Amino acid sequence: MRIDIVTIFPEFFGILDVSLLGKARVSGLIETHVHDLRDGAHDKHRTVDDTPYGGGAGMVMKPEPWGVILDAILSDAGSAPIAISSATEADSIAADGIPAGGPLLIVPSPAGEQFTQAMARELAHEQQLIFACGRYEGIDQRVVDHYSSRMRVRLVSLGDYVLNGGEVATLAMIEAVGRLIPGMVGNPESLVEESHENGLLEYPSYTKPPTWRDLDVPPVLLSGNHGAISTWRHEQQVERTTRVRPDLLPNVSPDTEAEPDADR
Ligand code: JB8
Repeated sequence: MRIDIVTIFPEFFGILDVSLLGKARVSGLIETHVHDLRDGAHDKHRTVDDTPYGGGAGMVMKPEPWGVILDAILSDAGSAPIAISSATEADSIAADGIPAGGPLLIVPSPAGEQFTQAMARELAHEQQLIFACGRYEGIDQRVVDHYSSRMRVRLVSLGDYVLNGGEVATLAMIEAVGRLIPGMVGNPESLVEESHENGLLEYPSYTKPPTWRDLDVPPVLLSGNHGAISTWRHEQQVERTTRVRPDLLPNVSPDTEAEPDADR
């Protein structure tokens, strides 16, 4: 997978060289390209922001530097080729002009669809992801509007809270996706047993010693009875999920759930 990141803080992504993904990079499974958005600005001060039309607080990211950098990524010989689906006589429903294949542009945004483990699984099969990291009050809407006709674009939110920019969300998504890339991770079983992969939270884990500060490991785990261990672990998953994340359980109607906090 090729990953391009566009940001005004390219040094922020130095961590990618030393994390879990370092292994995937060395093995050639992931190739990352970090682009400084200011390289797309042509004035002396390398300006990337301006005041909002219509007034209001803060600054908005100007569209032109995005156009320069994103065009350069799409023109790079190493980028995934974009196919444009065209309607045929047999398939005459207007699917014309919708980009298929090629890179997927991901724009972290509090206004986006929520990032989930299911989305991470989908993204892990992409050839190329381009992350557009906004700052300030966000990016001029015309950037998304323009590139939506040239590639697939998704606005994605990590969760219902607000960060200062897209960089932290991008790193989180890269880590979640990178570890799911086919050919990654030594032990595929460790992936199916973890939180969210079966819709439940993970069961608690224990290792030696059998007693620590008067706390014993649950005896069933020392019993050697694999059926009893599986049953106990599943019970623990259901108990934890019911207690802390009832929203993850099936058949919970929205009006049965707890009232949201005032500021949620
Ligand atoms: C400016 O909370 B977020 C997020 C916040 C942002 C920008 C992008 C994402 C750009 N503030 O996911």
